[in-house]
Amino acid sequence: MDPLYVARPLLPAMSDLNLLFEEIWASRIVTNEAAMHNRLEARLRERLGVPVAKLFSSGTSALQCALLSLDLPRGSEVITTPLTFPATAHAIAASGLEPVFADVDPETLTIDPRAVEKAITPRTSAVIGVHVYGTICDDDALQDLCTRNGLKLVYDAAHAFLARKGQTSTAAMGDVSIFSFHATKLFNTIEGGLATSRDPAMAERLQLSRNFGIASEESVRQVGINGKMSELHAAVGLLNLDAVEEERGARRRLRAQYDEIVRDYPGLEPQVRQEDVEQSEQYYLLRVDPRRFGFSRDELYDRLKARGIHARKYFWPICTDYDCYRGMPVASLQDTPVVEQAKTTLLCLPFHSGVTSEHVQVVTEVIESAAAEMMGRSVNG
Ligand code: T4K
Repeated sequence: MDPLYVARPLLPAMSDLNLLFEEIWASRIVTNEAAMHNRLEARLRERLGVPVAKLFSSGTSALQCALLSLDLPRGSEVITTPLTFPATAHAIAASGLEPVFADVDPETLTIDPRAVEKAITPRTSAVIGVHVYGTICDDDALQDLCTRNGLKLVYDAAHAFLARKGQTSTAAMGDVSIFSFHATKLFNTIEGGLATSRDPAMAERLQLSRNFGIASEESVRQVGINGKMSELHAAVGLLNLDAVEEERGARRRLRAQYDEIVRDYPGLEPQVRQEDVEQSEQYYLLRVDPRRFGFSRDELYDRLKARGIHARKYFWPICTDYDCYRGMPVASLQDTPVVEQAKTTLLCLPFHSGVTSEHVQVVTEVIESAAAEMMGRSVNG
């Protein structure tokens, strides 16, 4: 069996891609907000039902440009979760702002609004919630506390493309939301990202921020970076957008299969199912309680790996473990060390349409044999 990885990029047929590449070659306009790029933006605006959907070269550049576009006071504090990919915290720091980490909710593992409330100081300017593993943040509570305290609310929705809570798309939450279109994501442009907003005024600011702040040949209006998506990446996106629901369907079926395996074992807990939420189906998260299952997350990871199944310990280490953020304020960790406890129990299983029944069988065998071994150990004293 070939090694199986946590993610596998959804790729269009080469023949379809060649047709679009020929169009690009013929035009010789290969980047800087050109035809394919604008076509993809229009389709995403329509698909997500928001007035503002701006493409970027990555999820990270989208987040950095979102922060630049909000014009937050330099050096002000931005509260976020430590349970995320480094990009979330780094985008804050790289924008001249100070990340402050607040604890997560024990059930959803998304940022806990009560911990955010405690972390607010006169220097706080914004909150970044992360819909981690595709689990949606408590938007009502976060929006309420941001409104009461005059803070901007940004969502890192890198894992939550096409997700919705009730009728509300993740693209329509907060002041601005960002998505990652990296190769490992449900929908990808190989490298890429998106920023969305309900506020039409954000369109121009986001556009300027991704193009060096250039307003015209004679004017540079704001601080910006090069965050633009090329025509080649946009072409991949146009084709992948037609295939994304099929991929999502395969992942829904895989989620049901994994849930079925896991539910037989005390100490193995699948990702929380949120009521009235349509999941993006980005990751399959398993929580391994070593006291109840008998094996730790790391032991299970090693055993899967020995059989060619490459799960990932996302997101360990957490941001507060990184050398560059150690010693930074961590709100409420003394009284609610949820994230400290959770970080050693989280495992993302391979989750994509390339996972076959043979792979699922191997996962089942690894879990079964670990559980049987534990049973033997406890019977034999
Ligand atoms: N916010 C959050 C919450 C995020 O999770 C991320 C990114 C961002 C922001 C920033 O978005 P971007 O700027 O990246 O658009 C991967 C991705 O590179 C990263 O996008 C993602 N989150 C993160 C969770 O996962 P790594 O370092 O784990 O990637 P890597 O190279 O180990 O890939 C994982 C597995 O996927 C590999 O073992 C094999 C498979 N793979 C990977 C690539 C690149 C393939 O089969 N083909 C490929 O081309 O970060």
